[in-house]
Amino acid sequence: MGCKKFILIFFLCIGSSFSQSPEGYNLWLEYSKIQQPSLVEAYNDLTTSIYFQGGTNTLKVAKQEMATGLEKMLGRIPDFTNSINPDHTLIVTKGSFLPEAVIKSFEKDLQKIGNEGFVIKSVPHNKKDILVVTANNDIGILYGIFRLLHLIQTGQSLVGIKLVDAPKIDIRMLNHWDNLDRTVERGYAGFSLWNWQKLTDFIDPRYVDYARANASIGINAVSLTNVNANALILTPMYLEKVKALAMVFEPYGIKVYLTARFSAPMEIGGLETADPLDAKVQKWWNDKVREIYGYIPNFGGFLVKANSEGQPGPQNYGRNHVDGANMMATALEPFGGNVIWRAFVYSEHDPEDRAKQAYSEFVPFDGQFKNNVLVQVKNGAIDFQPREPFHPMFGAMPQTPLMMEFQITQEYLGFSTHLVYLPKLFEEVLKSDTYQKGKGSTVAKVVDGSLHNKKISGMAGVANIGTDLNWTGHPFAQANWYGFGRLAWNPDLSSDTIAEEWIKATYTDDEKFVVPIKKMMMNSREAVVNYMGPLGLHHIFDTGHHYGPGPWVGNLSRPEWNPIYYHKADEKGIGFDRTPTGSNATAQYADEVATIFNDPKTCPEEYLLWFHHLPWDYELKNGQTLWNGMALKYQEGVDQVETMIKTWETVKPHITQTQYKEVAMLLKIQLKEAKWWRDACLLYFQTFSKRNLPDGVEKPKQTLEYYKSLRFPFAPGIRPRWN
Ligand code: GCW
Repeated sequence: MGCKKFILIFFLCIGSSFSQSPEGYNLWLEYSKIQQPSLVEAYNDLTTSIYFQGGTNTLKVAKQEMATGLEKMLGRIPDFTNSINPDHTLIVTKGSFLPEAVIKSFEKDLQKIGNEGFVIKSVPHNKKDILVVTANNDIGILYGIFRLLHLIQTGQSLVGIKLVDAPKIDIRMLNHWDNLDRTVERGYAGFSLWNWQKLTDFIDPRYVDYARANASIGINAVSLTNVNANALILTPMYLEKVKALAMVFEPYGIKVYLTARFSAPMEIGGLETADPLDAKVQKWWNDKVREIYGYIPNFGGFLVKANSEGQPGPQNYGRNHVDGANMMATALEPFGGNVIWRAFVYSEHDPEDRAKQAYSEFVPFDGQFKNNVLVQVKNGAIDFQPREPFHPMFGAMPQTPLMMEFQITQEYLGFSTHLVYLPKLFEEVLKSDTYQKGKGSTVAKVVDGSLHNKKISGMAGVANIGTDLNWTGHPFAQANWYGFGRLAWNPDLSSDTIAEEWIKATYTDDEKFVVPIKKMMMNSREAVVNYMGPLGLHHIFDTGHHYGPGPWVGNLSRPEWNPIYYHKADEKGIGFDRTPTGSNATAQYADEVATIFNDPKTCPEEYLLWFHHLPWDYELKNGQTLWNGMALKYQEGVDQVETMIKTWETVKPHITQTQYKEVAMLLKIQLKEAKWWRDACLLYFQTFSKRNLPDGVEKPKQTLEYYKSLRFPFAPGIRPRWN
């Protein structure tokens, strides 16, 4: 066959299998038809006659969702009535409208679930069991309906059900790093969903589906724009557009936040300063906030990155974070809005270990922020690495609500190409014990506010969503969006449970698929740690785009942008000494934690090189030398990806050809890139260790010079400043 002809056929094949409907668009809300006849019958019995209290937009969308979901899953349009009658099998209404006969059995539950919780309960009524979905508010009803549909989609029995659930965290938020030109900083799933050019007149149906997806997992806040902010978003032209989005989101219980550029009073307000103590500046923000609430009455507030990575902030005027945050909080307070002030700060003028800087800068301010300020802290002290110990600020500011910031987009975890199930990472952080109020003071308790009785709590995730047909690029990256939402609702959920929920709702509840795929997902995070940065290695990514390894990079203007700053490899050994003999970053943790981290013998090996600089022949717990152990870990990471590929092959019969192929191709790239990481890192570190690779580690196919020569000028997600 001629080469040209072959290429043509190849593309036709690819084209044909991918020209099917955009599989994956429906996320975990596929509502595929229930196959088991006994289940269909049971669910049909329950849904033969539904009383659904009508009314607000939220109740309307809840009813619509229920109609769509039940019709798709059970193959029958459900029969809704809007007056209560004795034949009902299912009642959906707010607590205050429950029929007299059943109201008693809900009183206690309703007291427990607050504003956003719900109850799904089977109760005896007119000599039969009926199902009731109730809540104190409309949004609770919507959440309850999504949960009911999920239970049906995943084939769970509703007989005798009693499910009382409410979110443990108040603000459950996505942070989009979307620019006004629709590029997305660290975005790997296409362009920004927000089509600013066509708004306000054109409302993309995707906005509704986006809101549905978020509401289905309890997300109730989104900030639309990049924290590296553009002040134009606060001008009337854009506020009109933001209003249009906010109106789409409102029925789904989602509040819009905007990123506020600190220098906005100068850039769009014509003032000469943005000094937070200047009366004109304060007035400008007060007026701006009033104007915003004129457009968007349920506006959430501002998310601010100040004095960080070149963003303007109060320090430009000799003021501090409290001055800046409180100025905005004062403007927002009368309207019930919040300021979310990020603690991601470090400075090239500060010779101190970067891992220590946020704590040093913020902890002394505890107790000084206004009540409507939340300080948003990344999960670890450096920057969303495949693994980091929890940020020492958690638990260290008893009087300040600390909001968790996770990164759902995979800036440092293989972009949207690698299959990495992030709830495993999130869970590890949330379960970490800060010991700030003795044993059991977990990060989850700090974040949900229970450890120090905080009045408000929050969790944010940097979104991995874009215009790709399946929203997130990698089909399995949907699980990271899903899992983030579930953990923001309840930070005590296990990643295992979440994986199972997601697989069943997205693919199938066939155990032959669920069991191996769950195992694959659960191991995937450790795999990426192994092939990128085992034993506590961190930030050894190539410059700017963070695509691929660059442990050799040492020529960037800011010392803490250079990988060599983080691994400190030399002829003696490798790792960053953060104990009292080094930067003493461990002193920022509670004594119980610091003691464990300070001694290499008690420090968990996952964090060994994060806290210690150790000789190449240091003996690991398994008896291997550090060099051999590290090399074997890199190999293990590669082997784990091989296993993922095999697992995916075994489930082929359970999915469509398109679904199979898409992930199979991505896994192949993941394997190639895992080998690249292993080989590039080991060749480079070998120039210091001067030791051979141990048995069992594949020999690199290329030279170190080759890996060093690779350039990726158009890697996605890059921010303009890097170009
Ligand atoms: O992780 C780093 C990213 C930047 C990002 C910054 C931040 C939005 O490389 O792209 O900027 O963190 O969180 O502010």
